[in-house]
Amino acid sequence: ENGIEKPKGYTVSFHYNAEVEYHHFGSSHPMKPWRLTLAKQLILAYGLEYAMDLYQPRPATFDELAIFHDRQYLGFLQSITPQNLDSDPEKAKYLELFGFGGESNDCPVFDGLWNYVSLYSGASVHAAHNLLNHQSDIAINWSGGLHHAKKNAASGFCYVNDIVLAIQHLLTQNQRVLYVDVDVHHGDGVEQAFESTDRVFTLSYHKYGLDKWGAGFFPGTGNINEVGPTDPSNRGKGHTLNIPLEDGIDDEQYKWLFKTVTGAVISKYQPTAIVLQCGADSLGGDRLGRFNLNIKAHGFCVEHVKSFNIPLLLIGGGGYTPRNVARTWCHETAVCTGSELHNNLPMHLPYLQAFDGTENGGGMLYPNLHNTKRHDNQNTREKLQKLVAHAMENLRYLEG
Ligand code: ZL4
Ligand code: CA
Ligand code: ZN
Repeated sequence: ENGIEKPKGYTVSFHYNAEVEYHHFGSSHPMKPWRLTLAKQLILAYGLEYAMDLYQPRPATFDELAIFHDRQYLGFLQSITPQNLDSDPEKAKYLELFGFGGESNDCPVFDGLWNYVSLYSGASVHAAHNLLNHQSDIAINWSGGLHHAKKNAASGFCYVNDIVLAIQHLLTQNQRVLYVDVDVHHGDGVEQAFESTDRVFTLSYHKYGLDKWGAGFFPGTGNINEVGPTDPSNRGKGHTLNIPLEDGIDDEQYKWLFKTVTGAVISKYQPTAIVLQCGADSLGGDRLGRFNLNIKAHGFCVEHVKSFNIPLLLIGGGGYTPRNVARTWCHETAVCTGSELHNNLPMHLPYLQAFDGTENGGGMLYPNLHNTKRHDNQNTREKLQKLVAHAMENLRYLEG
């Protein structure tokens, strides 16, 4: 009815288990899995399901997660509940060690935690398999992208690193995998996991720097000088690139930067598969973010990576203004299928209210997020040019 149909010449697959939506981090926690309900409703309302193969992946098993994570950490994650958390002194001891508790409420223990992590990880692993089997050319998992998780610790809302797991699967048949991360936070967990191999190149764009209180923007790493191991005997040397940015970067700057740097990395590294983490907290008006991007500028990153026609895994990530997360991932799903979406949201949309009214984007798919001017642009033309020059310098190592 909307002229939405399967793309010609390639296949897009969508990997999603709706059970993830029903998990809650706690009432005022910024991470809201129900943003995925909004995203799904938009995607269905536009009829994008007709343009893709849909899969409902099963949860990942303990053994599948143990390909990356420590078994002891997983055992803890599997057994901890809000009820036994305080009562069992043995558990309290491990809370700190594994990145929970303490001052930080970033990684709460909530009901169904193990189910939640297995669901989003199962979807990423399934998506990777679809690419390996040549069942799809672009595989999408909006529930994944939890880039901060370490092999034995939770960090920054992330408990299990589905990205690392997916890349490990891709490595079984790919000599070189490129990881690109447009979440406003540094993709530290993925970078660290592959720091000693030349078979994965990690590239992250993120906010970096101190605030007026002297605290670094989370996780505090990802300076342009952080290029991974420096020992020339380490195979991972030169296979990390970080693009630290200041508050308020705008559409034109970001698109230019992304195209220039990602393009250079792809042509020099020649990956045979690409994983793109599409964290939507880099949008203007995000509750935790600092950038000023509009939906189509964020989507440009997907368009640009797609244009290289290399097998592509698209995953979610951050995004703390749920209606805009939903808009962005709906738009990016359409970019993948080559569909054009009209700006007026479909009338039969179940959660139309969430997108309606001037505050919420006026019933449009593409409201102007830039006029939520909350962060002045501290990125000057000169600074960005210097940054790109430095990035290109870092890439010279790839030429050997
Ligand atoms: C919250 O309101 O910068 C957690 C976290 C919980 C509910 C009520 C508890 C109040 C903002 C954030 C106390 C909150 C204390 N609740 C949070 C250094 C920090 C220590 C913890 O997009 N406090 C830590 C993590 C970042 C820090 C960002 C991004 C994930 C991703 C991929 C992770 N942590 C300071 C903050 C709230 C909360 C309100 C919060 N946490 C904002 N930024 C952080 O890259 C998915
Ligand atoms: Ca990033
Ligand atoms: Zn983030």
